Amino acid sequence: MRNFFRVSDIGNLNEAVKEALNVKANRFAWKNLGMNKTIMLVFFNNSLRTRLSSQKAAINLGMTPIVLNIGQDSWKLETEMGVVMDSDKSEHIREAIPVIASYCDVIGVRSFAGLQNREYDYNETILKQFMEYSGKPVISLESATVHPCQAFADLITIEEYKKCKRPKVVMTWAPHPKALPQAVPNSFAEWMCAADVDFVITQPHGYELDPEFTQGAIIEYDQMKAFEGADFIYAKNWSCPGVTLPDKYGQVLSKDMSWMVDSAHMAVTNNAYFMHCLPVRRNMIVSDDVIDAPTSLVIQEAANREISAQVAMKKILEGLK
Ligand code: AN0
Ligand code: CP
Repeated sequence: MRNFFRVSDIGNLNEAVKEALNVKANRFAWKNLGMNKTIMLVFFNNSLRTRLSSQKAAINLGMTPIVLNIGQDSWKLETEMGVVMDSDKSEHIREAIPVIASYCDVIGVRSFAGLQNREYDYNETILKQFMEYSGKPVISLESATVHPCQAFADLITIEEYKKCKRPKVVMTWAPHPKALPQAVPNSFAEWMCAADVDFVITQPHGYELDPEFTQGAIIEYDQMKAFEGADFIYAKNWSCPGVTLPDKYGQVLSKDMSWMVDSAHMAVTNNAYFMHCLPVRRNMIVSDDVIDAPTSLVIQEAANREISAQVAMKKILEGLK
């Protein structure tokens, strides 16, 4: 594997999940694979899980991780081409990327959508520049439109907890005070559409995700109807993807609290597990009783981030040899 970005990068999905379960049971078995290799983990945005799980995954493989927080540890970076650099940004990404690349073998990048310009975000302008100018394999640690390490960890978690061969998985939009990216729901939809599950997305009108990620999903605007018989409920907020409402791209269209996942919602499911990528706002996205119930898998999902990252790094290291 060269880059880790889209579900197709990981190859056969059943094989990848099997490999993940094997890595989880034997996480120190590839200690020599990453020997004398360095991964640079570049963060343009905050993170708890991604920064810790990526470092742990690298260490499990014998690889040395270096974390760089752009704008805090480094100079502020200009990302636009052709601009007069008279702002507070001291260095251009065009120099910074090859410099970063000269000290490492693999690069991970967290760079959220700006939510101002749909074309800029959906072209993955920053991640693509890392791919183009580094000459090194690149892992998306949540870039403008995708979060593959999260979706893979979620799939591993579903595989571990499913009680039937083909479970019903429902991804529901839920309210949040701020405008959030679409990367998590895009990737979750993309990976679920490729997995052996019945996948339903429920959202208020205007929140339709880019069809590039949702081919094969059932869209149900009636949230309660969508929840009926579900085996897994995956909650997430996202801002307007600008698919049906192009002029509203990146905006908050609704704060309708009736979409919060509470026990009345969970009551119509098939005793479903509750999932969320975290960080989560309690009593906005999900009620305390649902996230605190034994059927909540949020900590297990976060723990599996170490495994999804390790499989991605392992496949990249194997490709370097
Ligand atoms: C981010 C998002 O929704 O994309 C990161 C989630 C992993 N969430 C927040 O900024 C709260
Ligand atoms: N789920 C996730 O990616 O969390 P962080 O933003 O804390 O890394």
